[in-house]
Amino acid sequence: MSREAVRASKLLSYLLRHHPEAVGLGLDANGWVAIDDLIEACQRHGHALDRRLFERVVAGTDKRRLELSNDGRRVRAAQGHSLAVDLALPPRPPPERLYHGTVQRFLAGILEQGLRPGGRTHVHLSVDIETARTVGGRRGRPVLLEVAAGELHRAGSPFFLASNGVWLVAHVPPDFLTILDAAGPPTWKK
Ligand code: HQG
Repeated sequence: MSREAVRASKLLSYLLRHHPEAVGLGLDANGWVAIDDLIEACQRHGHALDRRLFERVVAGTDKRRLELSNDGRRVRAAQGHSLAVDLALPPRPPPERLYHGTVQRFLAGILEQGLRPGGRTHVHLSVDIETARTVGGRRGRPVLLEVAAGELHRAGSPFFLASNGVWLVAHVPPDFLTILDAAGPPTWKK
């Protein structure tokens, strides 16, 4: 993606996950906003966003952070919210194992309290180790955790699959976690 599209993508994630009021908007109960209103509100607040750039952002990221409604008129963040929106995702059985990437300095807290959503509504888990490594690598040398998702699900925790393939769960207690490696190669670059 161009630098312009990356900037717009960050702005849209920020607005749709956390602070729509920053451009005078609100989300509906399920996190949606009309695309026309969103573009207009961004422009009113001095952001360089037009329809073409919006469409490039929606199409242009492999993380598919933005989700369009069936009629193509509304958009929401696929996951990652701190706002209490109801994504209305049906609970579904997860794969037996899922993965979470973090960093060493969080490990003591995680082993004591389990994985907590922090500022977001859910803990984010991935189906593959590489994604978890990248997520952890945003903060330093990644530490990979394997989540016994099937077992946790059978113990009564609902799991949800966001439209972009990220698995969501409210909490992962420590008993359902295994440290895969605490010293994988760094994935971040200067
Ligand atoms: C850690 C990005 C101490 C947890 C990524 C994580 C992802 C604890 C941090 C998405 C803890 C929360 C989400 C405990 C969890 N004690 N630390 N008990 N429980 N943690 O950013 O999963 O680019 O809210 O390990 O790619 O890192 O924004 O979650 O390190 O998909 O689309 O607390 O954000 O996507 O951090 O990342 P985050 P995350 P986007």
